[in-house]
Order: sequence, then C-alpha cells, then structure tokens
Amino acid sequence: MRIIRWIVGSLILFFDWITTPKGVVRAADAQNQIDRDAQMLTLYQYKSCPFCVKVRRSMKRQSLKIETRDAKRCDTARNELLEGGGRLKVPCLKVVDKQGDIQWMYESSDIINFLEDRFQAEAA
Ligand SMILES: N[C@@H](CCC(=O)N[C@@H](CS)C(=O)NCC(=O)O)C(=O)O
Repeated sequence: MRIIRWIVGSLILFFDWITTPKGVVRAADAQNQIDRDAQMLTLYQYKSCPFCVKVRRSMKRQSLKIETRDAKRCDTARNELLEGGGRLKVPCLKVVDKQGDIQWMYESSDIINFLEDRFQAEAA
C-alpha cells in the first residue's frame, strides 16, 4: 500500500513538473504589492496531495509567493494546522486579515476561488 502511494505521489509530482504553468507577469509595483499581501497567507499542504498540487498550480499561474508548510513532514506545521484549523486536512489556507483576525480555509476549490478573487481584483 505504501509503495503504491509512493508511486502515485511520484507520478503526480512528475506530471505537475512537466506541465508546470507559466506565471502571469505584472508590472513591478503591482507584483511587489501582491508579494506583500501574500505574506499574510500560509498554505498548509502535503507535497504530493493532488488537491494541494491543484492549489499550488493556481498560485504558480497567478505568480503568488505564498509560504507553504508541509503538514505531513513537519510536526510544528501539523500542530499549527490541528490547533488553528481544527482538522488535519490539506490543503488549508491560513488567512490573516488587516485586523489580525485569522481564517482557516479548507477545500481546494474554495482556496483557488479566494485567491483568484483577491489577487485579480488587486491587479486590475
Ligand atoms: N475536497 C477536499 C479534499 C482534500 C483531501 O481529501 N485531502 C486529503 C489529502 S490528499 C486529506 O487531507 N485527507 C485527510 C482527511 O480528510 O482527514 C479538497 O478539495 O481540498
């Protein structure tokens, strides 16, 4: 079972690698602003989870530099996710707003929609 999971995970990473999307290119000022805003976000993820790959590809397409934390390999990240979000499920996006309030967003499609809404609006 472990070996099958390893093979499937490796295949997912391989296909992700050979089909890596290109990132959008913005004016330097716009990208700098987006990089600053992205510092308020953290993606908790597993390296070869297909839902996490989907979110990382969306980040790549949008040229978003969001810190990722591996909740499988890193005990600290796993505990942060469990204590903050309440569930050990990935992907999960930690969003800190301007008031310092924290939201833990599960579900890859919700995360992608959130990032598209937030950063396309900002680039406009
Ligand atoms: N519908 C979810 C599925 C996420 C999911 O199943 N993630 C797996 C890893 S690939 C997981 O965290 N499983 C642990 C659990 O569900 O408790 C999404 O699209 O984000």
